[in-house]
Amino acid sequence: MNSNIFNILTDKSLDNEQLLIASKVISNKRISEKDALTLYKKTELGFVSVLANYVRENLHGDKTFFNRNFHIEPTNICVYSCSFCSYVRKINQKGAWEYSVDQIIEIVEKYKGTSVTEVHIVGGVHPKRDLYYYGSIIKKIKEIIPHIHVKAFTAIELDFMIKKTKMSLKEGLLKLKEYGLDSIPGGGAEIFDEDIRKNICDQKSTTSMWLEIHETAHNVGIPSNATMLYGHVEEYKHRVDHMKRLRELQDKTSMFNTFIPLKYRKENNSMSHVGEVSTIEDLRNYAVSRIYLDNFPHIKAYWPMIGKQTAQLSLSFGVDDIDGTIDDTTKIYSMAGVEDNSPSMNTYEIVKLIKESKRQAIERDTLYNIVKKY
Ligand code: V47
Ligand code: SF4
Repeated sequence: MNSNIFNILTDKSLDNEQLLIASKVISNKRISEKDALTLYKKTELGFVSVLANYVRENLHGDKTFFNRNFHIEPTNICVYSCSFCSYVRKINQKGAWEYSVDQIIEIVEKYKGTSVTEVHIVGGVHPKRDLYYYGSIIKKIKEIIPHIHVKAFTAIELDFMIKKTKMSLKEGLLKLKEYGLDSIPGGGAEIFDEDIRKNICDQKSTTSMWLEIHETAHNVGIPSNATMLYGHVEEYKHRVDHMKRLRELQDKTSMFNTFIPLKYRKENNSMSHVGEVSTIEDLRNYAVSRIYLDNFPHIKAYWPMIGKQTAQLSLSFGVDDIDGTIDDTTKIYSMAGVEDNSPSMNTYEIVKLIKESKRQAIERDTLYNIVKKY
């Protein structure tokens, strides 16, 4: 497929600016923020697809990763009220839930003896729960399935639970590591631009706090992911600014595994009037992020969020990972209006989806060690 890229250099319809970007990508040079803006604003979808695919195949060939995981959303009770959030509730409000420790244990017990390699834990910021509470849950999970990788708590949840115990960030993260925390998911990043952030989630942890938590985690040996919530009131320049800040931090630590663009979904939240962007916009966004974030090893299309078909298409736009089998329900997206109300795919379905795109399906663990080739 990479032969296509050399045809680009002789394409007479491209202007100098686009040819310069193409030649940077071909010679593995970093593109600038201005280049990224051009890719968003001016270029055809086919052009970004070829460039992103070139980067993706240089890194991973046809390998397309997935993992076997399950999700636990401990609660939807949250001290914050982000405008885009469809599932948040206050204590005692209709629709609020909180699993007890026993209920969480019950969920985990179901996976004992199976081949899941990861548990993903993300939920609301419960006013009464602190680091010791969540730490002891991690410890119990590891007692039940000792080999499982615990990827848990967004920077927003961590900020709150660590402050509640009056520990420093470093102390709190080290304590959670001692309990068994293995890595941190990418949520809570939303959009780093301070004005947009104020507009859509003014109460939650600031951009600088999100970045500081991830940097501190990296410095104590906890890897993490990064997300970007796009397709709402932000402009392209805000997406580029977001990725710039991530690229800079990754230059310092090299401990981000994956970048996960999260498409804003509009149902049942107070930003619904904004609407949703098109599939073409999703594909372009994956491609630009693959090209711009040259120091991120992986770009993930989180299929429960964008749907199975767009996830499949995204494999030609720089994406090399489609997340997990997720055979438990995940409400944060089903409540925000994804087509499939109870998203789940078994291994057979995921492998079929990848193979239909003429890619090689690779089951990975959280840290991208190969578990099985299909
Ligand atoms: O930060 C909330 C997003 C995130 C909506 O690291 C919404 O592997 C779209 O952390 N439309 C949390 N998005 C999810 C998260 C995550 C997800 C997948 C993979 C990983 C990983 C981490 O969910 C929040 C927010 O950006 N979100 N509401 C909505 N209406
Ligand atoms: Fe709370 Fe997270 Fe929803 Fe914001 S997105 S209201 S922090 S659960």
